[in-house]
Amino acid sequence: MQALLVAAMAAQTLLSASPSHPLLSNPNPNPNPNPNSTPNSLHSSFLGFSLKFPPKSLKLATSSSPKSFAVLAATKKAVAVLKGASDVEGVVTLSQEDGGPTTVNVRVTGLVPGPHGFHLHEFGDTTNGCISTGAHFNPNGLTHGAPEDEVRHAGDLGNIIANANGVAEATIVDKQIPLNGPNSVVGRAFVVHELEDDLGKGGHELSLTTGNAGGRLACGVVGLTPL
Ligand SMILES: [Cu+2]
Ligand SMILES: [Zn+2]
Repeated sequence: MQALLVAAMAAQTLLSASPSHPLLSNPNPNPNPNPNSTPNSLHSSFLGFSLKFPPKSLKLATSSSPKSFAVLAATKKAVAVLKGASDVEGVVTLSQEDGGPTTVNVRVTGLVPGPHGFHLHEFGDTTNGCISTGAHFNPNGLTHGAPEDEVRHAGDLGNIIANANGVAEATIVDKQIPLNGPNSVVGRAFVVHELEDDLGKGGHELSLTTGNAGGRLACGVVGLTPL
C-alpha cells in the first residue's frame, strides 16, 4: 500500500513535471514517449493493486468480458427502410444468430397486386435513387437465379407477392446474406421491382442478370439496429 502510494505520487510528479518539458522541446522527437509511458506505468500499478483483492475484482474482470463478447457475437439485427420515387414503401428487418442463416421479414405497401422481384443489390448508395445501388449483390461471380438454386447471386431473394391491397408480406430465411464477415450485406441495399423476377428462366436477354424484373420501385440501405 505504502509503496503503491509512493509510486503513484512519483507518477504524479512525473505527470506534472513532464508537460513543461514536451512543450519546450516540441520540435524534438522526444515528446511522444514521455506522455505515453506515464499513463502506462500508472495503469499497470492499478492492475497490481486490484490483484491484491482476488475474490471480487478478479471474478468481475474474467467473467464480465467474455460474456459481453459472447452476446455481441451471438445475434445481429439490421433494418432497411424502403422508399422510392413512387408510392411504394416498406420495412425490411433482418436478424442472424451466430453463423446461421439470416431471417428477413418484409412488408412493402403501395404495390400493384402480384409478384415483384426482390433483391439485395451491391451498394448502399442512393445518391441517384435506387439506380445507384448497382447490380445484384454477387460476391461469387455467378449468374442470376432463384433463391433455392445453387447458381444464383447472393442477393437473389426471388419475388414478394402483393395482395389485392397492394401489400406484400414475406419471411425469407437465407444463408447467403450474412450480417457480418466478408460477405456481410450491412451497407448494401434492398430493391423491390416493378415486375416479376423470372428467376433466370425466362429466356429474356436480361433473365441471367436481373431476372427481367423491370424498374426499381423502392430501395433501402441495410443498417445495424440495437438487439
Ligand atoms: Cu433488383
Ligand atoms: Zn440476381
